Amino acid sequence: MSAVNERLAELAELGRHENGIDRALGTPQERAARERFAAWARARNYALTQDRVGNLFARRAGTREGARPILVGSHLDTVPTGGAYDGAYGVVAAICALEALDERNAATEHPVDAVAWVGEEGGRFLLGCLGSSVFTGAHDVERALSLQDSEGVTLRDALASPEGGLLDGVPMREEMRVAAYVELHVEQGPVLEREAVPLGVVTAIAGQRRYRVVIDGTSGHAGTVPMARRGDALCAAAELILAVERAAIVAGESVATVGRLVVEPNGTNVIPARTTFSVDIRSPHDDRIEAVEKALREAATEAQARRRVNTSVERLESRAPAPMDPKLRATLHKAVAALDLKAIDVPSGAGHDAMCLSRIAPTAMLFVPSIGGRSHVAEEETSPEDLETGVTALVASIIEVDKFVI
Ligand code: HGY
Ligand code: MN
Ligand code: MN
Repeated sequence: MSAVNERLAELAELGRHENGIDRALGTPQERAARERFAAWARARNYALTQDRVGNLFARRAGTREGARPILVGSHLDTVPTGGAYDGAYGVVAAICALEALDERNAATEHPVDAVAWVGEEGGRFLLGCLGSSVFTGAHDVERALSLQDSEGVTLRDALASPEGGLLDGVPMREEMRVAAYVELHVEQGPVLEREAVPLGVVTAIAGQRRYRVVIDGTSGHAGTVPMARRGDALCAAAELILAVERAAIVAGESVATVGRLVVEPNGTNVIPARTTFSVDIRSPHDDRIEAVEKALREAATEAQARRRVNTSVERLESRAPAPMDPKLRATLHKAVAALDLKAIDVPSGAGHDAMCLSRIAPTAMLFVPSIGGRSHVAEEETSPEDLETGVTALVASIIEVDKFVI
């Protein structure tokens, strides 16, 4: 079994449970994954650094004194029922790419840093792309460290704890410059498999907004409160959820998802007093995200007027669509073509750390096919051959990008 598949299998055991893999930022299993990355880096004497939120960097030196680093990587955390490839593949591939450069004795002018971003999924601390947002200055580090999980644990506390914290003996990163960023990722969609093409070069990453909606009604006995006198927080939520679904369909080229819903007091014979739910809206077109948000807010106002409830719609984060760097995309196509491999342009509906990096440096992404287009599920799968092809393409891309960037 190749190093890529071996290492992915190793990581997949960290946080595995009966419905997939759960590796949230600051948990023992997520820290263990960072430790694995550190061990692979140390084995090759790549200079290891971390930052205050736990992002990890393994540097393979370049030949030009003072040259800015090329970063290649992805994230190690997962959604609660994640698969073995989302994020982890790009991190493992980055380390394997550095090792392949060693094997070829290939010198690069720029240092090449393999990166393991933390908290990309935003499950525990609710801020997506947490690590790369802080690294690129999109989010203030103190604000990020003060974020709390559902138990009230702050990221600061989680990272100060021995079981989920920063790694011991790894110095803080000083270098904040980036010459370019390349991220290899499973497509998480159906295009490459449908087109029977082994590689994709991402054109743009869809824009995304996330919200927390809270609806406060009046609790009461399920058997005695007449329907006309209820302030049922769950029925109101149902209206908003269906309004968002309808708005995304009407807008076109948009998706909207309510993935998390909490009902209080959650008793089978008690009228729901409060509902709290997430809303995730995405589109390559910002105006369509805007239209879906407008429909959500209108539905909230309407429910408030008619249903004896109070509604609050809080926007947690908003990311504009992120076009990938055209010249870097052409460089990746050139690298892939030189390998006699086929690559097509493909959009990304999924969010990635590359969204953040694209704000500060030329950024591009490579995709490999996802079997059945599935991701964020335990069944997430990519063939070992496609995984290998992705690493080969990443190595060739690094060599080309090294020539291209200043
Ligand atoms: O939600 C996303 O698109 C990414 O997987 N965090
Ligand atoms: Mn994901
Ligand atoms: Mn991902």
